[in-house]
Amino acid sequence: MDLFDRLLTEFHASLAKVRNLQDLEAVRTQFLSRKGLLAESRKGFSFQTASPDERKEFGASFNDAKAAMEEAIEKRKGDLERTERRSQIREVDITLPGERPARGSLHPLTIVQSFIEDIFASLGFRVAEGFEIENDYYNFIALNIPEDHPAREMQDTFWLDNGMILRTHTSACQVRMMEQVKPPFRFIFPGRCFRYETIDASHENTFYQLEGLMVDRNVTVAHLIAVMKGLLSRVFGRDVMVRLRPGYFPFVEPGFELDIQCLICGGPGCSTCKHSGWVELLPCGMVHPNVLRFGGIDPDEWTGFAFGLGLTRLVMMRYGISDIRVLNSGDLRVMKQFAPSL
Ligand code: FA5
Repeated sequence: MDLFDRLLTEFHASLAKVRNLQDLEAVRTQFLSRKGLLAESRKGFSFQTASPDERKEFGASFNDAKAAMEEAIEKRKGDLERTERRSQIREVDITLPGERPARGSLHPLTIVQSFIEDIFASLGFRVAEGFEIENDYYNFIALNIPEDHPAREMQDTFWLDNGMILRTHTSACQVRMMEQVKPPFRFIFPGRCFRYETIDASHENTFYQLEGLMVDRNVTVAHLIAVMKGLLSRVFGRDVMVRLRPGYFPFVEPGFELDIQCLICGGPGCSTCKHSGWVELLPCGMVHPNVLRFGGIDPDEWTGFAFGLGLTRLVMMRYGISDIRVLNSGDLRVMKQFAPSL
C-alpha cells in the first residue's frame, strides 16, 4: 500500500537523523504514539465502505508497518546505548607517568627514640619495655613512695576501676627489671606515660619518657653526669646550655634536675618554657638504697644511677616544636616534615 510505503520512507528518513536517545524517543512519539502518524493513517481509510478483503489487507499492512518501525527503533536504541557506554570508558595512555602513592614517614618521636637507643646500645645498655597499665606497687611503693606519701601528688594519676593505674612514669620499670636480672646491668626503657594534667604548650596527658638504669659496683655521680653530657651532645650535635640543680625524687639520693636552655626562645622566655628560659628535661640521680632492696639487690655491694628523660620534650627541643600538642595531633602534614636526619 502506497500509504504505508510513504510512511515508512518518511520514518526511515527521520531515523537516519537520530543522534542520541532523546532524538530516538521523539521519532518514536512522532510515528508510534497513540496520536502519532501511524495511528493517524487509519483516518484516511473508510472501514464502512471497504470490502472485507480490503479491510484485511489494510490491517495487515498497518501491522507490518508498525512492526517494522518498532524493530528499527529497538535496533537503533541498542546501537546508541552501546556507543554511549563506550564513550564513558576512559581511554588510558600507558605511556604517561603513573601517579606516585604518598610516601609514609616516621614520627619524630620514633626517629629520636631509635637514635637514642643506638647511642645507649653503643654504651652497653639493653632496651626493654614495661607495662603501660601498672599497679600501685611498681609505680609508687617499690620506688620508695608509700601510700599517703606527699610525693604522690607530684604526679596526678589516672586510676582504673580495677585498682590498676596508667603508669605515670617509666620508673615503674626499674624494680620489675631488678627482680628479673642480676647486677651488673644497664637498661633503657622507652615508653608512654600518662598523667591527669592540664594540657598546655609543654604538658600533655600522654607523653613519652625514656628511663635509664645502670647498676654495678662503684657507680658514682661522675658516671651519671658523663652519660648525660654525652647523650645531649650527640642528640643536638652541638653544645647546648644545661643546668644541674638538686631535685627531689624519693627513689634517688642524691637527686638532680637537669634542665636545658629553651631552644624555642633561646633563653629570654616563651610559652613553651613557661617564660623561665629553661625546660625540665632529664631528672636523674643515684638509685636509693631502698629501691635496690625492693628489687632484691644488696645496696652495700651495688650502686646505680637512674634517669627519666622527657622524650617528648627532647623531640620538641631537637626540632624546634613550640607546642607539645602538635606531636599527638596525628597531623600528617606536620609529621612528614621530619626526615630521619639524626
Ligand atoms: C619523673 O617522672 C621521674 N620518674 C624521673 C626520674 C627518673 C628521676 C629516674 C630520677 C630518676 P618528672 O615528673 O619530672 O620525673 O618527669 C620527668 C620528665 O618527663 C620531665 O622532666 C619532663 O621532661 C617529662 N614530663 C613530665 N610530665 C610531662 C607532661 N605532662 N608532658 C610532657 N612531658 C612531661
